[in-house]
Amino acid sequence: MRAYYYDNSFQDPREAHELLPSVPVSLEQLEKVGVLYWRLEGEEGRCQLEDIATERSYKNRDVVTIAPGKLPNYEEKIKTFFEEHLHEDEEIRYILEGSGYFDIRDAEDKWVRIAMEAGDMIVLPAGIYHRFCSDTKNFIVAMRLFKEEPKWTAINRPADDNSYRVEYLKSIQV
Ligand code: KMT
Ligand code: NI
Repeated sequence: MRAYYYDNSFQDPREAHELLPSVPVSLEQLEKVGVLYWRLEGEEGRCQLEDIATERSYKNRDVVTIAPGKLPNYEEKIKTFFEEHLHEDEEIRYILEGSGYFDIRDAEDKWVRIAMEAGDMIVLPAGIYHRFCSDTKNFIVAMRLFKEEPKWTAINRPADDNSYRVEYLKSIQV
């Protein structure tokens, strides 16, 4: 995983969009906006995954492949993934194969790009504005974990009055 500020150019979002020079974002900075990250490699990593799932009550899971020809309505889906939105629950993803970008808004509302690859696990808190984008390889296999039944509702920005948004903003205040 590598996180950095997005360059905000309007080129193809599948490109890296790294500033020149790059402005990296640390794990500590991600934690301050409520984003959790683990590197889970190999067999030990899979055990850690089970521990995290138990501890955090992630009872359900599925696996999705996001690639042309693998995901029904691929073009449509990829467009909705990239629309800025929030959820009323955590977004939990463990990357099994391939790679892709999770973009999140920092406390100053700037885009941070989180480049994820196989073995990376991330939790985006309820209420954070974010979006997902494939990279130029157009291939990612991800495990999606859920506390209860899969809740798919994406609430597009603006959703500033949403109670989960309000709670989220309170939770990241110092
Ligand atoms: C989402 O909610 O944006 C997705 O499930 C797509 C990303 S999973 C690699
Ligand atoms: Ni989402």
